[in-house]
Amino acid sequence: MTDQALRFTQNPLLSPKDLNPSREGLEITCLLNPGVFTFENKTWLLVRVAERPAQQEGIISFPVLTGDGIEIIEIATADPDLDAGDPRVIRYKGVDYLTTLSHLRMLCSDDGIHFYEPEGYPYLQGETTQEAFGVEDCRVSLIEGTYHLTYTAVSGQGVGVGLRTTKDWKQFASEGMIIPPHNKDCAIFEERINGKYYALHRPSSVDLGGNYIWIAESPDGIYWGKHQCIIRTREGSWDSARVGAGAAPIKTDQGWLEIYHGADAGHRYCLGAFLLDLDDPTKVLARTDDPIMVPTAEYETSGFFGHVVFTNGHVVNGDELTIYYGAADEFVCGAKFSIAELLSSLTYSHDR
Ligand code: MAN
Repeated sequence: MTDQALRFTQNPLLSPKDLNPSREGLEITCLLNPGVFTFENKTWLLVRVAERPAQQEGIISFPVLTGDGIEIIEIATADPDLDAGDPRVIRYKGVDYLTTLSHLRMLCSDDGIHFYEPEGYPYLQGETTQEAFGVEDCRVSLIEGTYHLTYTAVSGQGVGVGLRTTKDWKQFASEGMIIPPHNKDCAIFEERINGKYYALHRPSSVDLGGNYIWIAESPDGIYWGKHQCIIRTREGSWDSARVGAGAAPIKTDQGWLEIYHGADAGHRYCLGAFLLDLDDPTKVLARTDDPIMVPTAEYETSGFFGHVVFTNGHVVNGDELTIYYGAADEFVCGAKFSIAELLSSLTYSHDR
């Protein structure tokens, strides 16, 4: 069996129309890829809210952050200097831009299904020039009482990993960019191993190498070194073009279980799993050959960017793993897995 996900019958749990835009003149185009955490006995989503102005015929318009607000850039679709083949990113006069500007917003729930926006919590916006095109796809790791938020920081300088920390979700400390471009999909393990912090991350190499998952260690959770490549794409497979970590690995008695996304050349994003050694997480013990989840539901195959299931947040309760995921880059959905079933679908190998 290849798709093991038990999708929520209430999917999609959240759609762009469910929230209000962050400012006048913008619309929410996509609600996607939530980081997930528990806090004060509730399940919380740190959801990515992607916004842009209402689009007019013949013009592509999108916001970018400036020091004190936003600027709307408008480009005629007929402009010969415009390459707008991908709905997510455009190239204009040799410079790349995103078509939406993302911030992160907190939603909470008592049952893990119905989410609402509580009052009194800030929106997490891009703050520096390194975040001028927004902040995206946050992983939340609770380590020794401090929530570590690793997110994609996007700007004209590139795509890197930013870190903010908080204990109360009201006050945040910014640690700046912890891994420079091109890098994303960073998840910090929720406990130290032999005294060291570990994180998964995903550099992209345009020439030699590829879009592979790497692991790094750190003495303090901020400064990272000893980087090693652990999971590569597989030619001819569902994860042939890119792979990237989901949320923090899940500790099981057989090893650290990681849910990851893999895409093929046609940009179909599926989920898979791999297992790392408990004592030395740079060792890959096993990996699924087949995807554990494939975009098949209508809300996964059609939307802002269809044929995508992408997760960066989950809740573990005994054998039950509840993932929250972005569907078609437009909706937030939920699905359950059995951890025992995931473990039994792994293929053990020394050649990964
Ligand atoms: C890719 C996609 C987009 C994302 C950008 C920047 O194009 O993953 O969703 O906005 O990268 O990270």
